[in-house]
Amino acid sequence: MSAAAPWRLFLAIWPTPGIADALNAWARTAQVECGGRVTLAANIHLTLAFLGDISPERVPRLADCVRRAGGSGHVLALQEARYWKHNRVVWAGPREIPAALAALAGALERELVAAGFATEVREFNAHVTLLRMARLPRSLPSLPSLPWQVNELVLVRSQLSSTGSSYAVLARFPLA
Ligand code: 2AM
Repeated sequence: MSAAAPWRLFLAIWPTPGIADALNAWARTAQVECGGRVTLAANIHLTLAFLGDISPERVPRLADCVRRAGGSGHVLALQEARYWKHNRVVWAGPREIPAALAALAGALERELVAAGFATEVREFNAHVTLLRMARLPRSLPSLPSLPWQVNELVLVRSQLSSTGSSYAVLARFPLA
């Protein structure tokens, strides 16, 4: 019997609808300046570990790694809006990564690597993608104050289609 087809998986934090709506509204304002495609409010997230294609049979093992990584709840302030030329993305992120978030990303990486999951080779760069295929903006509007209470981590399956990515939350992991 052939193995199940792999799933494209990642671990992320997901904002409340209020924060997602505010970020989506901000992105529509920025779009006036730099064009591009705005991330749907329901799809706004911050990735902590990208797993790529993983056999669904390995999901329980993956969940064990996440539980072992632990992590604590904290507030994340998205204060900076930036543009990346290399992939034409406009994103928001913290001015400084909260220690609890950096610790969580580090612990996840260690647990995942130890269990044989090849994680993202890019250095962790806390960012929330808000526009894709954007032009270089002359300037970006300032972000509203958005204190994001980070209480849980989610394991997400991404499915790509001609209309973009759709995301399904497979599991939730509360942070202490
Ligand atoms: P992005 O927003 O910068 O594209 C689902 O695709 C999530 O995983 C997104 O947050 C995306 O980041 C991230 N992602 C996709 N492909 C990736 C890769 N090869 N390495 C790291 N992160 C990736």
